[in-house]
Amino acid sequence: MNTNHFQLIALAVVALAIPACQTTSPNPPNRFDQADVNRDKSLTLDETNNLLVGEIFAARDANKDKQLSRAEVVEGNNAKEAKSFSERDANGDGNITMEEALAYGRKKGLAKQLMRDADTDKNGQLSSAEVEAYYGKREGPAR
Ligand SMILES: [Ca+2]
Ligand SMILES: [Ca+2]
Ligand SMILES: [Ca+2]
Repeated sequence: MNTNHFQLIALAVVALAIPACQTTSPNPPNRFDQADVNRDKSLTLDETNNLLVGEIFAARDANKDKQLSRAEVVEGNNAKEAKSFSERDANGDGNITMEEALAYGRKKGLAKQLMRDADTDKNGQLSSAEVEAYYGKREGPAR
């Protein structure tokens, strides 16, 4: 079930976020609270975008300066990653800020895909239980 949507998300996120041998597992509850701007314990579409971008930064922002430098994102001469970096670095200053990443996520509708997949009661918001259930499925076999 939902395999196609899962793959879409995976592709979208992997494009920037997930190293092939990721060692730190995501921590949905914490990120959930960070993404839940109005603290009502559920995520709107825009808050879901926060969640996705928060994950990307957690995975990639090695020096924790809230910006993704080219070196943090692009490994070696990976043309696909370089292109993906340029698309996100809207002002071309060589750093992806949180705002640029959020804008990119909105433009690409990344949160919509996650919402469609994880919003099991279809109320248009994600509860922490829904997010945990979704990530639980996602973790699957360790790589
Ligand atoms: Ca909320
Ligand atoms: Ca950084
Ligand atoms: Ca920038």
